[in-house]
Amino acid sequence: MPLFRGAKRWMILVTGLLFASILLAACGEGSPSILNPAGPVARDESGVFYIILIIATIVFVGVEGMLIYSVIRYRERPGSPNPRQIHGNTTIEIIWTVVPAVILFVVLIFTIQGLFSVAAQPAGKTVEVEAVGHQWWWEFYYPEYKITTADTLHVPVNTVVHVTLYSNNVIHSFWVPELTGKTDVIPGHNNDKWFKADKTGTFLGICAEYCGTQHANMKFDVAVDNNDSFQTWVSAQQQVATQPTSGSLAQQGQKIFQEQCQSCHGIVGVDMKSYQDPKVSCDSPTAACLVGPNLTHFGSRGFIAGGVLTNNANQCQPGPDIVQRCNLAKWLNDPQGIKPGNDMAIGQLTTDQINQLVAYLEGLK
Ligand code: HEC
Ligand SMILES: [Cu+2]
Repeated sequence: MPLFRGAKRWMILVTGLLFASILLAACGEGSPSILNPAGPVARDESGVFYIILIIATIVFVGVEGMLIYSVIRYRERPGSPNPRQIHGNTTIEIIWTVVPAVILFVVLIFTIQGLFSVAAQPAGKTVEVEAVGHQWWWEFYYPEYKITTADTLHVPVNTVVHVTLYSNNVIHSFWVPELTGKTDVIPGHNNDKWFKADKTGTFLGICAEYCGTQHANMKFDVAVDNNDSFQTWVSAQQQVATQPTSGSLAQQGQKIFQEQCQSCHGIVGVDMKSYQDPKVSCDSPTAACLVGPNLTHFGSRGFIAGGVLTNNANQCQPGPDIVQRCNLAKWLNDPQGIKPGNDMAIGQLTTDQINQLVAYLEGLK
């Protein structure tokens, strides 16, 4: 039946393609992997994964091997006699209860060992960070340095970073696959964790707990700097915002900011005297708790609005077509179109206003 054979070949091809697409989906550019650890916490976690993978592979090959062997070796042949009829076998039943229990116990030992080593924060110099999960972006406050930022978490290399996790809304989950596993960010229950990066670079962080429609656009970067550039970054962030030169586009942008944006955004030196601890300001009835990210040094960040766009400042020269080139202009032109449902509700800005705001905000290095 050639028709049937053709259909069968198609079935095999389609199934193969489906499986390949599932596998290849994991190879997307820029998707971080827990199997590519860049620090001790992530290394311990991927270690547990490999141990379990090895044990599971041995069990799989053993069980499937015996199954396939039995199917072939004891298959029915013409003229073969009826097999001997048995009703259970106590010895075998004990074996197949005890062996898996022992295997699971071995897995448990490695898991508990992993849990303890991930929980034990090493002594020594630590950078403290408060990470606040908003809907839908991450805010980072450094109590020691009194600075606030969003979207990009800067940390020094080879240094323990201790993160306390806060939420005032729903449950989020803090996950940087190459540096540390997931920890839930629960309103009213402040979890904490530590991690350390042993090489410089940028590592993608993700919210790993469904927290509303824009959950997938709640990303952040961990920028691991060497100690000098981290200190330089901290000193720069501690400065009040750059004051635009009078008569410049940026100065007009600052005016629009003061009229239309500062009810939700803070800029130190414009509408704020200093950074506020977001956890304290949001809990205290007197201090203002701002809805949007602090923009004091917005120009130094790589992401816009939880990573829904990258901050491609080099494309942001003013001009009539700015909305086609520059992601910040795209965002200001239509924040609800780019990230539907987010809390930035503004009226439509003109191209002139966008040019001015972009000149102002990208200048806030
Ligand atoms: C009603 C409150 C509100 C107003 C008014 C508002 N914003 Fe926002 N803005 C937000 C929120 C909330 C976010 C974060 C949205 C998200 O990522 O889900 C945001 C994000 C941003 C970001 C990205 C910041 C970052 O670090 O990712 C920029 C830039 C920005 N707003 C600029 C402006 C400008 C300029 C204005 C005035 C024209 C303005 N916003 C008015 C609430 C507001
Ligand atoms: Cu979230």
